Amino acid sequence: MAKEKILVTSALPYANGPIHLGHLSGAYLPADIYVRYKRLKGDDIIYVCGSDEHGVPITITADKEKITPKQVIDRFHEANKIAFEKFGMSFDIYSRTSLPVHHSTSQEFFKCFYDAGLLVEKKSMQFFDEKAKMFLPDRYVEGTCPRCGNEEARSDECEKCGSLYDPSELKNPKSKITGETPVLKETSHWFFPLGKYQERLVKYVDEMNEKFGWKDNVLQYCKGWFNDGLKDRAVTRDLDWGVKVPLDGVSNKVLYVWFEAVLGYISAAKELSEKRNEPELWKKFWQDEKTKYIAFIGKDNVVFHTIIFPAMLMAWNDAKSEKYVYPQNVPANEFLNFEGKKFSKSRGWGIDVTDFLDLFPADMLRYTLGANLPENKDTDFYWKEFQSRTNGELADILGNFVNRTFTFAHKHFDGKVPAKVKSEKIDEEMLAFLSEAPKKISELIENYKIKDAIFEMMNVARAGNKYFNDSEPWKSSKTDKEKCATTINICLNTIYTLAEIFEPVIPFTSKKIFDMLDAKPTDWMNSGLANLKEGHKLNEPQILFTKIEDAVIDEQINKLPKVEETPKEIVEEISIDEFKRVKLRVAKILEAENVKKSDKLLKLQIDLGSEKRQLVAGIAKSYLPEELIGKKVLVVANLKPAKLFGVESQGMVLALDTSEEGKVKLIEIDGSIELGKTAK
Ligand code: B3M
Ligand code: ZN
Repeated sequence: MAKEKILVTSALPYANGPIHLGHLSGAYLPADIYVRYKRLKGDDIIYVCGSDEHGVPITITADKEKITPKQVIDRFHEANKIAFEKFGMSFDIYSRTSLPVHHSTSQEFFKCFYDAGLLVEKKSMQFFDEKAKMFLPDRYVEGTCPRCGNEEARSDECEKCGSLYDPSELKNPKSKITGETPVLKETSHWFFPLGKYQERLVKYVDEMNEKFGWKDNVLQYCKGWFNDGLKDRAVTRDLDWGVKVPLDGVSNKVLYVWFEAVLGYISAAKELSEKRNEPELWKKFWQDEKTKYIAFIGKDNVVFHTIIFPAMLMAWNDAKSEKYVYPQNVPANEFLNFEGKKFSKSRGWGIDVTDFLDLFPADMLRYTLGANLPENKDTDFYWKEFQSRTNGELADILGNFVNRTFTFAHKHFDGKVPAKVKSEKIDEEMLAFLSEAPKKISELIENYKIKDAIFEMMNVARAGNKYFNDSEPWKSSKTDKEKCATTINICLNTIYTLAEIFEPVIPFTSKKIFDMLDAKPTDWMNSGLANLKEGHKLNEPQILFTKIEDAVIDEQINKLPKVEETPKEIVEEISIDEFKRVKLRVAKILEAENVKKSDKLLKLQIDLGSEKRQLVAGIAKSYLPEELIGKKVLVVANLKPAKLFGVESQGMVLALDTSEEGKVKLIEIDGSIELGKTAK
């Protein structure tokens, strides 16, 4: 199979806090599994990432802690780098955007666009905090999203519904620094003409999807933005922390963090080139159309990777002769929640990666997160699930199979791979299954179905256990030594396959197993062929997984904050115009009878003055039909007709809940009010 040249990136995490399990599930673990698999296939690949060290979150943290932004990024860059290493992330480089190479790369892009006459300087209205005497960039402002009503929306972007809008549209804006209501004040910024690229971007997304099959969630996000119409985007900000705008006479503005952060993928590759002393390396990947570029991200970053970054690359490629490649796929994941709720550092909900890895080996976490990746919908991390996957799958299925086979080989075959001399149907079937497994799993990983791939990996261990049981080597060792040898040969070769195909998910364990086998991985696709030959000497077995006791898990669960917040009753506000659409009219009940087969419903004939109608009301437990005749009530007159128990209802009668379960009280109208009158 032809070897591919592949460039993989994972979103650059902000260096303003520790990474948590949700980050790992979104953009890191899936990428690492993909990359490790590709390396085993023998592809030419680089995997780059690093800290995103600019942007307002970092300055907010610095302000809060009364330290400098540099102190913040140094702390979290180091901490996150170490956490990633402990977790087994195999980045070729973990760079940082505060490096000079990144500043110059970003400035070069800005200058390229500026010189090409693409950037338009525009005056715009920005939120200004009069108390703090500063312009407030996006994240310093919080308000209500004009599209979905999310009360934690930023000045020009809502994380909840993914909309981008003009700051003037944000409702109830508040400054995050002083809590004051900011005012809109004029400033000037350079704008990138994103709208100009819409047609090309639509084509690009279509083409990539057609060729490489993009995920539905990603396509849906793109469609949303295209439908709204792409608008010019400001690429500078009034801040001192960041990459300076490289224009004479401009000293107090920096490049918008998203403009430069995506370019961090390029500067990270440049740093890698430098480290490896291969000056052309980054170009070999970034500037060769044969490169397959895959960008792993979480769902909140889609627009930047499928629209803004590609548009920037188009603008560069139009102007220069060295042309960059575009993301070929952007397999964004949804979010991981923690025990049914969003991770929240401030509420103590969740766990840092470092704390987790102080307690449990990385492979246990990698396996559980991998088996439950939020590929198509949000998923949850549960401590109990972590325990049951570790004990019931890693230890009882994989660990047990390896252990029983090794113990047997040492006891009966002197710690050597015995000869496969007597192949029966059961053996041939197992060998055929093994040779197919790497291909099957490969296809899933190629399509970013990593969760399914992991399930198939464990199925190989399941098949191994079944084969061991069905072959009964403990019997054949006494009655048919050749059959027994064949069984153990195939079991050991199954372990070899497992060590290799599981490497991307549980690399530490895979290494242990290879050490036990005294073997090395081979080309992925061949890892299911009986690679261990007769007479090959094995090392002593080691314990792969220690089961997790209930008490250990309970301790973690008990650490979580107990106090259930009483959910504030969420009353969604509606406008007066929306309310006016509801027509509330006075009606008189003319007839009432029970609806057949229902003990809750009554069928009512009512008079609205200008017309008569039939309604079905859930009031049978509260009123006898005969009590109702002649009562004047309030009715929603413009409700879409519906059928209840096969009876048509043309409206709804209004009633109030009472303290008695299931009982309601009709809102009765004074007898003097005319029928058909409207309530306002
Ligand atoms: N730092 C945002 C985030 O962590 C951002 C990603 C940058 S990718 C170039 O969600
Ligand atoms: Zn919204």
